[in-house]
Amino acid sequence: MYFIFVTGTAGSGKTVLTTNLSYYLSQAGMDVAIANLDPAVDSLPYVPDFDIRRYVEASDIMRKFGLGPNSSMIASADMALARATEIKEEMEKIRANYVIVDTPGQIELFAYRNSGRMLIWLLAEDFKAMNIFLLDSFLAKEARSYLSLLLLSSSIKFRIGLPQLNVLSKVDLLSQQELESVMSWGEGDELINALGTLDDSSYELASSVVQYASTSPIPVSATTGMGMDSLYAHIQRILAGGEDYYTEEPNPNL
Ligand SMILES: Nc1nc2c(ncn2[C@@H]2O[C@H](COP(=O)(O)OP(=O)(O)O)[C@@H](O)[C@H]2O)c(=O)[nH]1
Ligand SMILES: [Mg+2]
Repeated sequence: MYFIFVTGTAGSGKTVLTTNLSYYLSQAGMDVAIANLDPAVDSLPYVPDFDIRRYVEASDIMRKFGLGPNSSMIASADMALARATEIKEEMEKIRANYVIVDTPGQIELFAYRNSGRMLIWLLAEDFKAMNIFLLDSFLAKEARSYLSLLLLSSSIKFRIGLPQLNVLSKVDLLSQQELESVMSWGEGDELINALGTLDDSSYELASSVVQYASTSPIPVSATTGMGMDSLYAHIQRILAGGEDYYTEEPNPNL
């Protein structure tokens, strides 16, 4: 069983990608399970095989403790962790080739908090797992926002420590020209040029981010299906070393 976590800022397309990737993998003959880790979501376009809302409801926590949405999300994660044994037992019943994990938009949980990392390990510690980080096209088409998203992506990679794939989501919303410029930023120098005038310290900072964190994201539209073949090829390369899905031995290259 392989785990694919889907992370990204609120509205970046995590839930839609989870739904459509699950459909894509099923069409390719695989058994797919979906886990929902968002305790605050009202309705989902898929039927989750594991649902964190069985253990915590963010709206209850907000009401009971008078917390805002962000704090209630953090509290929800902590409360879910307190029921780790039950969660583990439920997860052990899942049998699938792939488990796709849809996560909450409060990215702080995975970028800055230990509880996000602990939740991920609670679900997937015995399996090979990876993280897809979504760079929302709507934000990423602006060079400074793109740089911020690279920093956020690095922060998540550092925090959760899984192999990570940056995906440029919702590319059907970009013009051809916008798509080409965002893709050219993967080369680094192009991004620095696109940032415009920078003071010396910002230039140095941007250059280091570009040097260490910049890779071309995989352009995907979950709604039109564009880029899904390429996404799947990258997923296979990371999880199964390029082999077909049924090769579930540990990959010596990771
Ligand atoms: N055009 C377009 N819209 C998308 C795509 N993926 C998601 N959306 C829309 O973006 C909004 C947020 O998507 P959702 O999956 O709920 O984001 P989440 O908050 O990251 O789970 C919804 O209105 C979706 O219909 C896509 O590939 N193309
Ligand atoms: Mg969602």
